[in-house]
Amino acid sequence: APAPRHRRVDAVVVGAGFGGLYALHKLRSLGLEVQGFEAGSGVGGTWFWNRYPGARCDFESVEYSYSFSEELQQEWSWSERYAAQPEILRYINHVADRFDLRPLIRLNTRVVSAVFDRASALWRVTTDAGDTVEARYCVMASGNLSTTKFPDIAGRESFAGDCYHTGQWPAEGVDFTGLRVGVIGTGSSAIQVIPLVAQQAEHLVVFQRTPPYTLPARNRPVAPQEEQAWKRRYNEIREAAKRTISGIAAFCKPTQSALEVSEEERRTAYERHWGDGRTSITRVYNDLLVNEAANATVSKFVQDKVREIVKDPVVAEALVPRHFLGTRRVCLDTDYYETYNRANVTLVDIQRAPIEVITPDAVRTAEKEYPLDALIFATGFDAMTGTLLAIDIRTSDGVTLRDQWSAGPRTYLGLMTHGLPNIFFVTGPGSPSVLTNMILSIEQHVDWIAQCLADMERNGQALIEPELAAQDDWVDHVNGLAAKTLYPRANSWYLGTNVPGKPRVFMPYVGGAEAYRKVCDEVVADGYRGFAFGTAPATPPV
Ligand code: NA7
Repeated sequence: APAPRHRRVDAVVVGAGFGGLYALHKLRSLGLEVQGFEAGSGVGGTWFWNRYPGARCDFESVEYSYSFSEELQQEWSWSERYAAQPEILRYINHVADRFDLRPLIRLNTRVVSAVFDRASALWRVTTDAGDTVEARYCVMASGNLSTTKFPDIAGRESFAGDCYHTGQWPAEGVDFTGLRVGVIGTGSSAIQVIPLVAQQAEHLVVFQRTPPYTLPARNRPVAPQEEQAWKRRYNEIREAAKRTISGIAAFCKPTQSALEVSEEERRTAYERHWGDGRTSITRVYNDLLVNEAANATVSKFVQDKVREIVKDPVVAEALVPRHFLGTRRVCLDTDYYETYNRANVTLVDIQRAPIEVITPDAVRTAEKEYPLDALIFATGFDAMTGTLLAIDIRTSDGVTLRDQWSAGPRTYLGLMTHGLPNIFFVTGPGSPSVLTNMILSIEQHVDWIAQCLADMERNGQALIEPELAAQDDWVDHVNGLAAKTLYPRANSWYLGTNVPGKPRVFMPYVGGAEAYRKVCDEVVADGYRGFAFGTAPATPPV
């Protein structure tokens, strides 16, 4: 193992996924000395770890990509409308090389603690390799969906066959040929992995607790003319994306209520979106996520599609989602429902008959035992807060992130937390990021942070943290907006309900990408309203 290092830098960036790489690039361009840490053995974050078969982005590549470099977006070619994980990982690696970011990153190194020393006004960041780095600023780009979660099922550890989690897939891949395979979970990852494993395995058993809404992705290769057309319009596409709720130019901004149009008109609109291969169906009308009756129209539309596609009526009924469409992440799939028409696939409704125990060679529900050779956990993540709280983030005088967030995350603008100076969250809770095109949100956050640091350097300020009142107001605002929607009505990782014991708080800001950017910009224009600044401590650190 390499010898531990002890250094002083200007800024530490935690994570080398899309967020961390851009943060490294941007902070270095300010003339700051930056040290990046990455737990993985390569860059890529989400796209480094989630290598399961079928892993694919559910936003189109033309939009789910960096906009900060015109050269980059002109020179890179996406082969598919929805890029698969290997291609996205190649892109991220290209970016790391193209912008010479690798020298800034220490791989295979997990940050375990970050302690802000009040006397020196420096963060002391410690890693599992024994590194300590002192930095004036800490930028947490550690991801929203990066701490995998296994279910608490009795006997889980006793399973003797091979076990996988979609979010920690082996780099060398897995061959399921001839095996009896179980998949636990039916979220975004599961709906991607299930159709492919079904083609390989001798038999596949899917253990479903909550049926998701999933729409056909209609993925296809990108035609050269199509690519040329969007490359000519890139600027326009990026600007249009900023003016939407989801940060996706292709998603319309709804102006009408679902209830003010005829049933026929609605149906035509939903059919068009179903045919489009996007999750924009939640944005057809402006009240789909706030009004039960409006939502029922779109939910019913997709429920009926499930009944049309799945041949066995009992299986179809079990696959029909019951929550309000859009209140949990809507998935995009390729042949998901069709997969249940295969003779070698069994759906097990574990809401009706829960899993009681995992034995060395089977999963046993209240009704039946399913003998298995391999088990795939597609059981998701301790989302949004799990990774940050796994790091011991505190000040030398005893303020801890864990205490501050014990009843749910509290941030100002999703960017910072009161009591913890000079530590920034990229796409943190309280921001709209997880409900938007993540890359657009990442760029906006990193640009905001970089501008803030540049302003501080110029003005001779050494410390920044949100005022408590501003943070309280923001948290109230975020909660208030969510309460007016249907979102909190469904259990989801947005609410933390997928992790037993986690406070039930709707964590994302639902106001949308455009409104959020406006608030962030206004805060800056207003002299960083709600933030308190300070100068360096009088005694220079020893
Ligand atoms: P998700 O969307 O959180 O899905 C996890 C799935 O695993 C979901 O169907 C869960 O059912 C199921 N699950 C979780 N815990 C259990 C237990 N204890 N027993 C049975 N089933 C369980 O994670 P993904 O990886 O699919 O996707 C995460 C995000 O990545 C996604 O939203 C995109 O943004 C990309 P539940 O719904 O909790 O009943």
